[in-house]
Amino acid sequence: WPEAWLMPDGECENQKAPNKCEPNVAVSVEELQALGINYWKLDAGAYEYPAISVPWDPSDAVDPKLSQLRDDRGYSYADIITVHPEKLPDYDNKVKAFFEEHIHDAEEIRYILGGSGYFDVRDKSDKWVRIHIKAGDLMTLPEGIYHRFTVDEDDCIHAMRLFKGQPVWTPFNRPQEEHESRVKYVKEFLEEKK
Ligand code: KMT
Ligand code: NI
Repeated sequence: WPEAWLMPDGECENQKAPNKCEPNVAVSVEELQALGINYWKLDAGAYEYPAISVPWDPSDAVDPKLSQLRDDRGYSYADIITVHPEKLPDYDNKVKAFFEEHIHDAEEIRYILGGSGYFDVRDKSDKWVRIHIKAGDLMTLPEGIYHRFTVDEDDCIHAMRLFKGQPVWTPFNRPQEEHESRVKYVKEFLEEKK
């Protein structure tokens, strides 16, 4: 699992900095799992993937572990995105937009092929947990979880985005307490189990 930690309260001045507490407060795998996050480690360096942002046919999965995940979980769509100042048009605005707190009405699946970045998710106390993802990390965020993304100080991430069915990446910015996906998430992961 990737390294995860609690972020300090309040606005973060530099989203690309690690933003750890002093002293650091590590977040355990169990805590991440309890929020509905799934994780697999693959070997991204062992196979060839397109070097730039392109649609990618998931039937092309050359990595048997990736094909297995695709089949087990029903991922039928994939594309590849490169977030880098020279490869993503309108880079600074995109990086700002990815960092707006939002939910989706479907699971968010990212397989990191190169570079690194941070996914921040809200924990059970509504605090930000920062997850440092790197090449080989395949992570899913459940439908309805509040989250955001940023590159780290290296300013480069190369990732495959997978989806079940026709992809819809629409972000619904917070607050979304009445949104069906949010209601479902709160019921399944945040309410006390009786
Ligand atoms: C997201 O979910 O914010 C993105 O797709 C950004 C690039 S993927 C690591
Ligand atoms: Ni998202």
